[in-house]
Amino acid sequence: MGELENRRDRLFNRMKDNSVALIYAGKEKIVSADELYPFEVNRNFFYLTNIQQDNSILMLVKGLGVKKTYLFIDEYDEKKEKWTGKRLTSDEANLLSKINNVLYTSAFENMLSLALSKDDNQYGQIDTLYLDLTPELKIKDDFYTKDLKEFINNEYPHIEVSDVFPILRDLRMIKSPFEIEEMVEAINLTNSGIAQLIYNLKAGTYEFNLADEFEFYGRSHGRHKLAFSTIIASGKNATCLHYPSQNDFIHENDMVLFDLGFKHNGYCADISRTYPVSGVFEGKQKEIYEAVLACNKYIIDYVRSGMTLIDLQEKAKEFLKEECVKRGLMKEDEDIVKYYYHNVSHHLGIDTHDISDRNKPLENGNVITVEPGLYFAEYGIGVRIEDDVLIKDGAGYCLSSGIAKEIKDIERMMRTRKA
Ligand SMILES: [Mn+2]
Repeated sequence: MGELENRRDRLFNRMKDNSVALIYAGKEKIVSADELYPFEVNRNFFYLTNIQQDNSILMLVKGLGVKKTYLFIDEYDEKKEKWTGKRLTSDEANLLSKINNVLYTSAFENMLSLALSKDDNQYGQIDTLYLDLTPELKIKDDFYTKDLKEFINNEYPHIEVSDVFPILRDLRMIKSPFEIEEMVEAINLTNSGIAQLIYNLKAGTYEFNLADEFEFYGRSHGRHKLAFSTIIASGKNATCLHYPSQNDFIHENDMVLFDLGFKHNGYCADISRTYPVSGVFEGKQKEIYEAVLACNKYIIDYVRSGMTLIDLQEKAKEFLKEECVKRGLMKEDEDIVKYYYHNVSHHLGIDTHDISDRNKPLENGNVITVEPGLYFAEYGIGVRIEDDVLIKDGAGYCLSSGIAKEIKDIERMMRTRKA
């Protein structure tokens, strides 16, 4: 069974007998007048179909002894193609999704009412409809999955509407070997982009110059999309976790924190590193950096299947507190959350902060970040070191170990910068 068939099969296995699941690609959103936001397909739909075209619908029917998969796409529209470009043909949609039953959206409403009708039909008697209700998904203009739920409740009182989101969340938390390969590709691309950034890192440039170097690498090597808005934060700016502007001038005595990542075929990398602009770690920079690095390595080594992200966070807090006290960076009776105020891990996948249940024990196939940080506004230093880690054979396996984080490796790399 292929990758996509396998994903849909896992969903079928979690669906009740006599049920239908509908997963919508979503609709374009209007900015103003006739301008549209760039379309981002619903990621649960993408996960199950490998299709990125708006207005498409996936329908799974688990009826009496039958499992049927249908994909609905818009009919060929010559005028639309002339304005906004190529749309998928049925054959192309079939090739991408490996779904044999590709139909037009104009046939969808009939198909659905047939499947849900109270009379016996080819599927037997359907009594459950799964919809992706979290978050609500736009289906038509001013019509969301919650509106569809209401419509179904009124029109088909014998049908129970159930949220498919928790099932898809569970499925997406466990990555297949194929998905892990895609993420490794995204991480390798990100590594190359970082090398380009470092090559151009020097006092007297602006934060946005570094973001441009990184992003240009992705654009010029396959037009790779960003996993999220690039964060480049020098000096004290790094104490703001999602520092939004990139307008500041970079000084010789600053450290620069960058938190960035490319996507590869929809899969995200999420990497943070913090390097000294001078090329050499000095004084407090070195103390703080060593504390964070020790924690990063400790947590990657410590993580085991069966633990939760909450366990990792508690351990990271405890570890960072000890390091800071030992190094005279904070007093014994102070609270570490003054200097460390985010979580150490999140799941990573098609979403950067991938849909997940933080209380669920980790298991093989999970991919998480490990990203401790320390933020000392009084010294103008914020350090975060973030790696992407696969849970494999019950332990942590770092997918991003090729990206320099040891002091000696960083200092060597910084010596090869552009003059
Ligand atoms: Mn992250």
